[in-house]
Amino acid sequence: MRIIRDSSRRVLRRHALRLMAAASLAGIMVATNGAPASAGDSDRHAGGGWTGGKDKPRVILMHDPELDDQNTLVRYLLYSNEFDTEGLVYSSSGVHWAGDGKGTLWFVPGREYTRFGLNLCPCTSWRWKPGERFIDDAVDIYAQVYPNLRQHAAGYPSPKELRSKIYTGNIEFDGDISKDTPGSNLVRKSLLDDRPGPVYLLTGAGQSTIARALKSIKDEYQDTPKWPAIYEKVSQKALIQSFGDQDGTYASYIGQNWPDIEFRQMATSIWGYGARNAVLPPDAKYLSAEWTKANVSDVGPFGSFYRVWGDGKQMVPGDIFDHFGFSGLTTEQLRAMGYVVWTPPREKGSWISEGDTSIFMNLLDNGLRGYVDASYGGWGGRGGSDIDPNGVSSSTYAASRWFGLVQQDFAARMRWTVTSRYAKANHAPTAKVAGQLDRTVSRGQTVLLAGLTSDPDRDKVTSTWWQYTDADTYPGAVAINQISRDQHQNTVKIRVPDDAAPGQTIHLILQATDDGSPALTSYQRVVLTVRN
Ligand SMILES: [Ca+2]
Ligand SMILES: [Ca+2]
Ligand SMILES: [Ca+2]
Repeated sequence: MRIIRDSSRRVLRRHALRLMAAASLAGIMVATNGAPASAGDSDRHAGGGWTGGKDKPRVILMHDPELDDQNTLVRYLLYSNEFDTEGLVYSSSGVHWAGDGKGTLWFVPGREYTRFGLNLCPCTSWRWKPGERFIDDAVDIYAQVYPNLRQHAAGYPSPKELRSKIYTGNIEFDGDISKDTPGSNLVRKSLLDDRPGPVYLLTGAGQSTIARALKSIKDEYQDTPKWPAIYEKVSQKALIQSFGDQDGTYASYIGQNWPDIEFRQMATSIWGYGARNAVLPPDAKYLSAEWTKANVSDVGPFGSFYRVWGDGKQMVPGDIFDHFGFSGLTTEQLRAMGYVVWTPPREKGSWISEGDTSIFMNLLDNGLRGYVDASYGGWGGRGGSDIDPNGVSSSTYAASRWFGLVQQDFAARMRWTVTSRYAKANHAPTAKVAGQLDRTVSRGQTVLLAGLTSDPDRDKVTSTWWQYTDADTYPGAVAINQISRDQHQNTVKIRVPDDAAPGQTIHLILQATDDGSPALTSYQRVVLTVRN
């Protein structure tokens, strides 16, 4: 597929040259380095985060055997061509832990086993099936669909490579960081090796495996002369993106001992069990049985593996908290059977949850550059609130605003898994901007933004420029003046407002959507920073 990628780059360059010629004819100065800036060669924000280049973000993914982690893993594997996967790690949390197999009892106050009138622990394990292998199962399915996937995009890791990255972390007990494990050793080794950072520690479960790795590093070095350098290196290199603090080890260990490690809180509602309360009305169809069946459940082996309401499955046989596989039963009937029904039964075949997907979505190479800083935002949400269509400031909207387009992208990739023919599936368009993506500008300056769009399937592309007012620090809106637009390019001009203060930013996003099925969307964000 390198051929496709290279040819699309050639097409882009051709458009860039054509555009520059047109612009110079029109007497407009185009600030450009002569070729469209791609995500691969842009000069990114210097922070703790990934700075692009040829390397992919280096990630260690951690999951417990909750059904939503299984679903998140399906989506992750479909996008695994965009990651350097260092580890897929079985992890524990407050709601799933394996026990040590020796009958040791464990109890943490306030957990679910003490709620709902229950009094079920101390226990020897909690909601963890002996021999649990859902990560291995997911990679086995990946092996089945890999020959198809690689026809649609470059960079998918081989199944053998992925299998070699599966580790077991600190799964024995909820929040237990008393022992090194293969998973914590992997985290430790990755943070200490000579490769530059960051190492993204992505967890949809607890953080005990991360905490143990950090504790192990501290225990070894804190009384040695190397400690200040090790502390600095690890603090710079580790970047945690977590859904919550699901075993309390961030609060009890990481935050206290390693306060300089960047922690991005990725908890969102739109991906989770509460998605129906978060979804925008026009996107509600993406949670329905009809859409899910056609685009996910009926699509190949990953479709069968993906958990939906009433699918007859249970992660741990007999788990009284997992009634999701039943269909046709009311809350009362499920309760009479002994189930704890904390969310009411939904339409058979419809969305349950993919709760942890936000932990990796901002690292995708979709042009939004959500990885640069937590405040940037992207498909995984934003570290901040966005003003929703009703004028309400909402952190939920910061994630839900993208959901419909993201589901379309998911549907396209699910389709990739079942056909080896490139032409039988859709592929995202390309959205690029001539010149630098990060520019320093002066008040009153006119800035020309020359967008370039193309599509690997030769679909028609429509595009628009918009200001991400929630993500930028300039408090107002800028006028975006259209200069020209067709399916290959979209050029606008903006004037940096006179009331913009030095250091304030203006985020402008080129958004391009193709007319394939399902319609797919790509972006390119440009960040203007007002000069001192
Ligand atoms: Ca989870
Ligand atoms: Ca396309
Ligand atoms: Ca703003």
